[in-house]
Amino acid sequence: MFSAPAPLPSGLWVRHGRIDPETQDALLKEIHKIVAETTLLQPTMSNGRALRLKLTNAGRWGWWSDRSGYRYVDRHPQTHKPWPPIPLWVKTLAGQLANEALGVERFDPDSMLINCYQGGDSLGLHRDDTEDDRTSPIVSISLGATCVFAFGGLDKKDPRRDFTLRSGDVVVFGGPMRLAYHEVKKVHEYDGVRYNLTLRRAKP
Ligand code: MD3
Ligand code: FE
Repeated sequence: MFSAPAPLPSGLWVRHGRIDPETQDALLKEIHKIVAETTLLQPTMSNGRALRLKLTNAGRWGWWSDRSGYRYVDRHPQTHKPWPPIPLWVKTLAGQLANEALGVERFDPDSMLINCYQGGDSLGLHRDDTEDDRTSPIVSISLGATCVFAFGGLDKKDPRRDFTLRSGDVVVFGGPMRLAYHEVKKVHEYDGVRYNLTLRRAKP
């Protein structure tokens, strides 16, 4: 189902039901292949406290966080092998989404973060400031369980607006909103795991 776009801050684009069920299945197959190759990893904060989600990556750069802090790494932290490549068709899809969302002409992601949330998991308020490239947009695809996502402003104290993200929903961030605060408030308990694919340009 498609819904009319509500007025949103410039640089934030939300399209519910953008990814059809067949494409969602194909994306889940790619996720399962990557997870089989890399396993799901448990990130921690620099104080050693675990984040309430698991993750893995594909692409030249993978987002990672442990006692040394968060950063992009070009090797799996345990096997020290390069991350598997981002499937070409997924890169193409991300490019199409960035174009239809924000009119971005060339989006060439070098990182695909796969976040995996169990029911009840969350991701606290933060902004994505690990990337050296802050000019490229970020494409986010939700798959599986529903979550409540909150999106604020450039100041941590700015008011936040809630969005329910379901399987097949796409959010694209760019321009002035690229560095806005956001959080995953809660993943619904009753409908299995939630995956979020986040396609980014980590390095210029
Ligand atoms: C808003 N992940 O991994 S994706 C993250 O659903 C993260 O797993 C969430 O936030 C998730 O950092 C949300 C979307 C996201 C990515 C970048 C943003 C939201 C953003 C940049 C600016 C504002
Ligand atoms: Fe984020």
